[in-house]
Amino acid sequence: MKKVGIIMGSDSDLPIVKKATDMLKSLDIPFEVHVYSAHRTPVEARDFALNARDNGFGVIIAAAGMAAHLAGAIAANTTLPVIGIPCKGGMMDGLDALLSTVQMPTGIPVATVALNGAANAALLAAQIIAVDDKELADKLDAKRRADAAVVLEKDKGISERL
Ligand code: RP5
Repeated sequence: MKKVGIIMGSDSDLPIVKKATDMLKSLDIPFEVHVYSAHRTPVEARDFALNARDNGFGVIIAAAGMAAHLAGAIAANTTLPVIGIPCKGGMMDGLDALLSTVQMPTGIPVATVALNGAANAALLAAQIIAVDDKELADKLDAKRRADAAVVLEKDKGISERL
């Protein structure tokens, strides 16, 4: 199975990124995690992206806050799908990171999830890998059914709570 690469701009992003690693673990998807910054370690971030396909990765998740150029910088150096997680914090509480991540120029796409949306980033990565992996696709279907069952259980009890 292809690996998921997870890059975070700082180890201060780790509490957010952990939701992605937890999700990937629950689906038995192999992943590798690094702290590389578009600004503080641009060479390492670039090298990771340039070599990612040859190193067995199928998709890359990049998490960063504030002037969040990491996902875009990674995407500039690979044609693997890149998923950006804008992280909350800083003067604008994440709006700056959201816009920095989502506003990519035509030609260099980044699939941007919600602020701190690490679980969905992992699920989207899983869905990309599941395109040609029936066993993983079945796992994702089973998860959808289990998640729906939880909601329907809440539906049963909602009237009594009013
Ligand atoms: C970004 O700046 C990082 O991704 C992090 O979200 C934010 C703050 O980084 P630290 O100053 O905590 O290292 O590059």
